[in-house]
Amino acid sequence: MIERFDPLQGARLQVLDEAGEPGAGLDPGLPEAALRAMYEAMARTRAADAKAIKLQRQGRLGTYPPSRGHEACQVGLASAMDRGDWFFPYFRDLGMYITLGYPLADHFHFWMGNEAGQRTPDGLNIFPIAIPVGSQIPQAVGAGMAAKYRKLPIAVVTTFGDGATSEGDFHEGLNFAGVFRTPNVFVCLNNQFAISMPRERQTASATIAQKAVAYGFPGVQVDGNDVLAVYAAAREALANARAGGGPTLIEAFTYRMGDHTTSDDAGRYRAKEEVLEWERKDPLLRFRLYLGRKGLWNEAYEKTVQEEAAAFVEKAVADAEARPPATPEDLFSYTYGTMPPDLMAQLEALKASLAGGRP
Ligand SMILES: Cc1ncc(C[n+]2csc(CCOP(=O)(O)OP(=O)(O)O)c2C)c(N)n1
Ligand SMILES: [Mg+2]
Repeated sequence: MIERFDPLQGARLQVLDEAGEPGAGLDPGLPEAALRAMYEAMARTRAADAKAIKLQRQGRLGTYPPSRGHEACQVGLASAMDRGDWFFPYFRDLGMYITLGYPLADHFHFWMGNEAGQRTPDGLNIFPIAIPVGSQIPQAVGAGMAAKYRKLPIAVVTTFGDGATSEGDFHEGLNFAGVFRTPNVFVCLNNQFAISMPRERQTASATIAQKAVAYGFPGVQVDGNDVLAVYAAAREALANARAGGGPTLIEAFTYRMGDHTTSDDAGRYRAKEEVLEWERKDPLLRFRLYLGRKGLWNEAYEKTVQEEAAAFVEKAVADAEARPPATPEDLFSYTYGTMPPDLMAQLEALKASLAGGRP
């Protein structure tokens, strides 16, 4: 299906229009339970995101990058992944974590400033969050290359923003992936801004998806507020990668509804009308309309979903806050399996200084 949507011709894959109506022949035909699970993951993501912002305002969580508006990208992509696939995240991926089954308490714990919150439970293949923009891309390509050497039938997914496409890491990563046909799926969440920098000033390309053409592999732009479009494109790209068909670049065209982080005020660089326009494209609303058409959504179901999401979030907050506070050693503990001697020496010096001795 991807090849039918040529980014050089300005095509964008959309399954659901804004009224939740699927385009002819495009509905992936997911079973009811899978559709409900997607909607519930989107609702949980939105509730967890709103809670994180409140916790930050109360001084209970550190600087936080809001995800509102990105739920379809995150839930659609994570729902398309298989258990054996790997994920190299960026910093705005809450719905990926929730959908992949990563404990929300651990995720909150990380944003509360505790590095132990990057632990990944057994059975989940998730790399630590990349804060340096784009740095996860070559790492994901390296993991893809390793999977290829080992002949593992898996795909490696990495997410990043539109801003990351100006980093050298993006170009080096995609170039290498194209030459060696690594099993990577690159997913750019084009939310139109990198902090205050609008997309038009990020790149002179008409689309981000078309950059794949130069690296010799398929690129597709999808409606990032349409969970089924993201799912369909990701499912195809992942299957192709696992089967040895090489990488794909997916540009999920969306909008960051909130501030860049809790330290930002997007009202200083974006027009209210633009935000309102995107409000009408709300990914949850669109999917709800689709579910309603299929008889899978009503007010009673919505009430249950909201109550369950709130309980899920409150439990995660309670669990995260019940954990012991971070220790100075935590600064050192989570990067290396075996700490190198220079860090060991720094840790000893820190301990001595905390104990009142001279380092
Ligand atoms: C290498 C690097 N440069 C600058 C920053 C500061 N910074 C953090 S997020 C960001 C913008 C990222 O924009 P984009 O890639 O579009 O992702 P979005 O935040 O929109 O999801 C910048 C410049 C950083 N973290 N790393
Ligand atoms: Mg962006």
